[in-house]
Amino acid sequence: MAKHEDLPVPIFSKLDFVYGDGSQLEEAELRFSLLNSKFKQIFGHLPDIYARAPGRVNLIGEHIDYEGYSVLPMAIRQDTIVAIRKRDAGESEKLLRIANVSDKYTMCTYPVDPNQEIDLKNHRWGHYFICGYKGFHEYAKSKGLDVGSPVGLDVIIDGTVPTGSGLSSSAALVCSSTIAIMAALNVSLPKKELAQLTCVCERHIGTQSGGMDQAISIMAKNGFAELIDFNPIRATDVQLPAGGSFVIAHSLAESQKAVTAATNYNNRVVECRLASIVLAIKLEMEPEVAISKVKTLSDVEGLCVSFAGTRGSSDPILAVKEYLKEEPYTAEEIEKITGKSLNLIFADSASSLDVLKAAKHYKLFQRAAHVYSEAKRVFAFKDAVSSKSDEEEMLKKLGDLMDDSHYSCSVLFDCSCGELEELVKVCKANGALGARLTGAGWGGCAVALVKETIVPQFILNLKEQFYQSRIDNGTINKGDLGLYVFASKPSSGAAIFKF
Ligand code: NG1
Ligand code: MG
Repeated sequence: MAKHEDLPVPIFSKLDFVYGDGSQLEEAELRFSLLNSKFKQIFGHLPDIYARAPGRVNLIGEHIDYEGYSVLPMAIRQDTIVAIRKRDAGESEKLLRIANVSDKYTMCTYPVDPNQEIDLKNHRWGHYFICGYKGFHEYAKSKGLDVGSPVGLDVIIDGTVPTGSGLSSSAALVCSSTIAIMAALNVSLPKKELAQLTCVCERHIGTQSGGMDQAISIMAKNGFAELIDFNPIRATDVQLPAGGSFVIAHSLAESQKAVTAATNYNNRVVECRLASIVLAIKLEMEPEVAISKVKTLSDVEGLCVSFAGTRGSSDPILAVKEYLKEEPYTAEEIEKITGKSLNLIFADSASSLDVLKAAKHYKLFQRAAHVYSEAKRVFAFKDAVSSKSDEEEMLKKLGDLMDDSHYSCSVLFDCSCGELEELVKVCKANGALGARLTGAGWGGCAVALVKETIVPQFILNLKEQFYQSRIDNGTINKGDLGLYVFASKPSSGAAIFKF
């Protein structure tokens, strides 16, 4: 039997599968009929085809995908649907016209040239579609695929993943866009290749993302979380314990990752790269070799293993403690070790150069300590889930790992914020077995592991203790609360619809 990841994204001719159990059929029918009527109203036709990709919640394994380490997310029901129609070659107007069912997002138009530059200085929501468009054409070119000369595309997007929430609205949009474009051009790929391609696509937005969000959005299976490995991308089903439920709660601080990349997300990617180069040099690799060969902290782990004989342990965390100092490094200090200026080391990456310009110092010890310890927690989580131990005990273990992950994200990786800290505290005070920020952080959501039996009361308590004051001061509407706090079961991955 072909492996799940070797199969293409499934094509459905009916809606009833969407969420696996048919429970949201009515809602799905409503969304599609709204999409169709909007499409007709704006473009004068019906769409040819639709693609759907879900958002995700990461249960554990934060900021380690881009360092090559496995992560453990699950897809959520909230998703993005892209309706698309390829314009005939004869139709005069050659444009990509991207509209949205929500009035919040005005129509974006772009030329059909796949080599166009994305104007990153002027962030627009439609840029995420262009990420898929550019990325797919680059891929097609590199593989010698003939996709004909570019024609206009009419597109409408309907997204239900809250934006800036750490639930990966961006990957849901990039994945559904790329899949829709490919379906319109009659190209299909195995899921694992598509996961890799969409990860590269999203980097066109200027963040040096790892591949977690795209991989889970494409490879998720209804009812399972997935352990995602990288290089090569692989997904292993993880059955979560029935007695626990994951509650997602928004801190209401919006994290605009594409806009804050230089000081937040990309800054951490650069710090991790510097930590890995410095560690490799301390482990006696030639500086020139370290600079050219060592890209991630997982690359250095092998060196720690080969040094185990002399140092008595292969644990990379011990190497961090031994070879990196806790005080932040200045650029000059690092350059003394590497023998090369940071500007030269990162010369081929414009977004890294932006990081160097904005950075005052580099916390190599803290970032590396987080990455190595978080990587271990992911496997401990997977092992606990697969163990035959008593469920009560298992849930406690999972909760503890989530708490440790949050502490590490907050203190060592410094990617939390005041609102998230408050929310995590409220979750813990109301009986969560574990609670942590999820996704990149600096705002967005927390995820809490809660005993199934107390979920309704837990959510009521959060409403009272975290959200009520924000309703009173007008930050959110009472009627929208269900969008900000909800329990979530693992949902299915990307799909194509052709009726
Ligand atoms: P968010 O910001 O939640 O979409 C980002 C990255 C992930 C991963 C997490 C942190 C993108 C598309 N996603 O997720 O790859 O690094 O942060 O674990 O940049
Ligand atoms: Mg994102």
